[in-house]
Amino acid sequence: MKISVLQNILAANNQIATQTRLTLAEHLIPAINLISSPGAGKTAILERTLEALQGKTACGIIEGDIATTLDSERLSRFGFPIVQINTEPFGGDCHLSASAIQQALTQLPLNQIQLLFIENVGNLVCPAEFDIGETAKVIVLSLPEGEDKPLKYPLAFREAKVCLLNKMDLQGPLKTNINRILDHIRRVNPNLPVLQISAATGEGLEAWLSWLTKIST
Ligand SMILES: Nc1nc2c(ncn2[C@@H]2O[C@H](COP(=O)(O)OP(=O)(O)O)[C@@H](O)[C@H]2O)c(=O)[nH]1
Ligand SMILES: [Mg+2]
Repeated sequence: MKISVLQNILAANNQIATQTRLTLAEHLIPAINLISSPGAGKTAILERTLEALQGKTACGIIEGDIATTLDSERLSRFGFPIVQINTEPFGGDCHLSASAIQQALTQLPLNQIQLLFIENVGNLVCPAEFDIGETAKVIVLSLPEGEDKPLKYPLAFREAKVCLLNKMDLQGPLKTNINRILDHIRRVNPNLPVLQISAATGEGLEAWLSWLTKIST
């Protein structure tokens, strides 16, 4: 019984996600769904990315959080249209659903947007399970989270089209074994490209921007 309820929820979600994918395709808008545990650096990466794209690419942003508009406030200085989704009023969902995205899209000027960023709720489990109509899920893993996370949360790494390994500036103090992380990622998804970046220093940003260019064409 439980399984059938879950299947119904996912089936209904996937139907809406398919409609969203068609809407975005009609407007030629690639949608990037950023997923990670809380604090991995999704908003910091977006700050760097939007700064680099200002005046070049018309971006739109959907911000997902259980509560607050703090991340939207951090990103508002770049002047791109932003819609905040807070999940607390409808149950405090730990992920964005396709229907929440469908509603958010009605608030965005789709005819003027070339690239859409969606920051999902910080969580490595549920956001990986839900299709929201995105072009690509991007998994952000940061060094302080530990080298074992790809093995513990494999679905997130299997669903993603690229992994941003963030906070590379902390490798020295944390004594992180990067090869161990890369090996763990390869064990769950041998084909996942991994870009080593630091939102704090800007290291690796060019590779990320060029990945974005490729997915946009
Ligand atoms: N040292 C370091 N700190 C970072 C980096 N990226 C983000 N942070 C910090 O990590 C914390 C969480 O970042 P945030 O972007 O809010 O993460 P989010 O919850 O995934 O959106 C903040 O204090 C950021 O300043 C990085 O590359 N290096
Ligand atoms: Mg954030």
